[in-house]
Amino acid sequence: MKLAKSISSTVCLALAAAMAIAVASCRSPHGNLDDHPVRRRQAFRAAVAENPSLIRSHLDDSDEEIRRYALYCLVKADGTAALPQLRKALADSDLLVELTAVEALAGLAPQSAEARALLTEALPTLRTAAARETAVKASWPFHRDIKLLRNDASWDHEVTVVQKIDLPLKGWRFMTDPQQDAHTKNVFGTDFDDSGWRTMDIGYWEFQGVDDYNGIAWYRIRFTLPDKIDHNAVEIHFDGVDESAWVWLNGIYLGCHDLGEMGVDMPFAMDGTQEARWGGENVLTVRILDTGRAGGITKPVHIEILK
Ligand SMILES: [Ca+2]
Repeated sequence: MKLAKSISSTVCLALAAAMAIAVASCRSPHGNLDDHPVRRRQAFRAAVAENPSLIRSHLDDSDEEIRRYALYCLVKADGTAALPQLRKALADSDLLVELTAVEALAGLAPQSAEARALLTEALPTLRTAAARETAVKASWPFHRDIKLLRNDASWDHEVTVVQKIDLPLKGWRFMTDPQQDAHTKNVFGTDFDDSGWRTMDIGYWEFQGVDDYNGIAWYRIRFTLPDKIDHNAVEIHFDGVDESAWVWLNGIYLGCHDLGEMGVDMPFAMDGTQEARWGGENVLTVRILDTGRAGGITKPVHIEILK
């Protein structure tokens, strides 16, 4: 019995050692086993568990699945120290290796400014929608809670609309952003030149010559506010968009309305009290995400000056 156990454990040890050697040397103890990609990948995974030093030597393996797994293991082990290898993997010929690098960077991004910066830098060159979406989410630099006067529990006056200013229904500037990287190019800035953008009216973009487009699109409109009047708040009211919106006034981010498809056609408002320019020109920029069917700023937008 004792002898049988001893033989059995010796055989197991010998098999594990053979497997590690098989992957490390790319040779199999059973003929051409490693020519079969699935068995070779299985052998690699088993071998790495025993011998982590195999990770670095297989980052440039000819098999993309092994490159992916080696990268995954490297990031698990080294964290942000793996940034140089992640940078290299972003340019890998295999799109799934690229996606693995982006997902790894996204995982590091909450703690690492360098990872966020690398994602932002990589955005224009990412080759799949999945990689771009993950990179945008992880590198997105805009965050602000929406605080409206009407929702302020400590406000003790009745809120009244002193003036309502309808924004134009026609002539917004419009640009699609299929690469999802326009937010890195100051397109919401007051000095941004949007004269090259086409014009778009309020309504679905599909009915205005932008057929079958799902994704990100940007709108800009210039409008004038009157000379300063007595007020407590300035708000921008959207009667409905399809389907999510991120809003800037005069280059400053105000907030987002992003409830997925549940948010379609739902009215919402943003506070722009500090950002409004009285007696002069204002620039409103809206980034729209439409994930299916028709999309756009589909209903009117107006400014409310509140007392
Ligand atoms: Ca839609």
